[in-house]
Amino acid sequence: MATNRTFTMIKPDAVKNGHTGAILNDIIKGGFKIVAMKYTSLTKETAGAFYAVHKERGFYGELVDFMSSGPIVAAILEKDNAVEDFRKLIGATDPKKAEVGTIRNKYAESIEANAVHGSDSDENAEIEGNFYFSALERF
Ligand code: DGI
Repeated sequence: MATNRTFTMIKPDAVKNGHTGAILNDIIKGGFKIVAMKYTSLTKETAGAFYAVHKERGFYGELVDFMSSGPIVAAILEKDNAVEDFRKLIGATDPKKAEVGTIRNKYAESIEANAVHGSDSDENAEIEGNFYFSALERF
């Protein structure tokens, strides 16, 4: 079932480098409405659970260490065609391949420290949003 919501995290590199405000501005200017948001962090355990689908990949351990290395901002975003449009706004996983003007092109450091997360399907957007937010925390 198609939905009009996606889930994002501003990752530890972007928060640490002071890009939170600029990224939120790009998200809002991109036509997304913030319907839930929190400044929080992941432990190794919660980062491991969030990225469990990548468990077998060589970079999993580094990814878990990186994602639990500092504060993040988690948010649920609303827009027509949210999942696909948000992935266009953030650009390719590897910032070297991300189109000019995309969030990863502007703010990411590397393929791992790539500034933002964006859900890759409606189903995962729902699962990931539920990972962080209770029904009372979303509008
Ligand atoms: O959906 P994406 O975040 O664009 O990409 P993904 O689901 O393939 O991978 C999830 C995250 O894992 C990605 O945002 C950064 C990290 N990652 C992906 N490929 C690599 C990687 N990290 C390292 N170190 N090396 C990789 O090849």
